Amino acid sequence: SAVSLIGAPTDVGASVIGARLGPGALRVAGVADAIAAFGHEVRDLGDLEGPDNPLRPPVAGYRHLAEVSEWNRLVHDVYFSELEGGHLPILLGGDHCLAIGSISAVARHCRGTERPLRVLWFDAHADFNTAAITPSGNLHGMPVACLTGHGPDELTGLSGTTPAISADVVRQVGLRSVDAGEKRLLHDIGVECFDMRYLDEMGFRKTMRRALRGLTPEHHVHVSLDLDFLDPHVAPGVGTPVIGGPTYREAQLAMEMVADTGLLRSIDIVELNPAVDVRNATAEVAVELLDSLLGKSTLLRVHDRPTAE
Ligand code: DIR
Ligand code: MN
Ligand code: MN
Ligand code: MN
Repeated sequence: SAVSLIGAPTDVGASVIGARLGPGALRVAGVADAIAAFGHEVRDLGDLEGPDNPLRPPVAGYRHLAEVSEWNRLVHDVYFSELEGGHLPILLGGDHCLAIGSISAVARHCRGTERPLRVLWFDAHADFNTAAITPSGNLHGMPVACLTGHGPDELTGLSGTTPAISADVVRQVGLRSVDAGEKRLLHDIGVECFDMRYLDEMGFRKTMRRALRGLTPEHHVHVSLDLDFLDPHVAPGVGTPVIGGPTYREAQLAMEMVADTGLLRSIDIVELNPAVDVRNATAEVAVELLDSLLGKSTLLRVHDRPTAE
């Protein structure tokens, strides 16, 4: 299927600025050619144009709610039309608040086609804050809460139905920074989370097999890849790095295991901040992970890939 690149150059959901430069840095790292090189048709739809970052303090628990809502409406609309056109949309962020728009579009699309959805959320953070518990007011710390119905109407209702998704379609992988109130809410709602402790004990292969458990040939798999998922030694170009993350190889294995399902139909690559990157290394790693997600493998055929339990 054809891959559609959608740039969303904004950091309205963050307080560290610079993610607005993400789409450009990914293009400089060769994102379109890399994907095209192994047989996909790629269409770069260019960058969306939304409101500037007003750099204001939070109001009633939210920083820049109006601007975040506008950006997410824009993302939702183009993402939905690409999905309905049979394409595989890739959101080039931009901060992670934009996943409210992309995943709301996926939810709407899946409702129409009666496909079950699985959202794989790769992140150091749970992004499950609400206005009442957020330590920052930053909406990039709230997308999973908003998507599951905990947030302001303008963000929870984008898909046409609230909540956009049920918490049981989400699997979070890589967590190592969860705020106190967020921790309680995640637990109460019962989101399936694989934190770094789990990954250390079980390893990536077993963890990913669990995260992918229960998939059927009808499933639509969405990957939301916050680049701070990776250890900052591998991916320094992010606004909120957290030490103790996955290695390059571990992240590659996770992406390749998603690719092996054959069910991946939409992607977010977010939180790239070229203003704090080192020689565009994080953008280059992001492109390599994207290649793996889209099916690039070292060998043509592997006869003994260890896929059995
Ligand atoms: C923190 C940071 N939990 C917050 N969140 C980030 O502000 O809500 N998410 N950086 O990606
Ligand atoms: Mn589809
Ligand atoms: Mn994060
Ligand atoms: Mn995130």
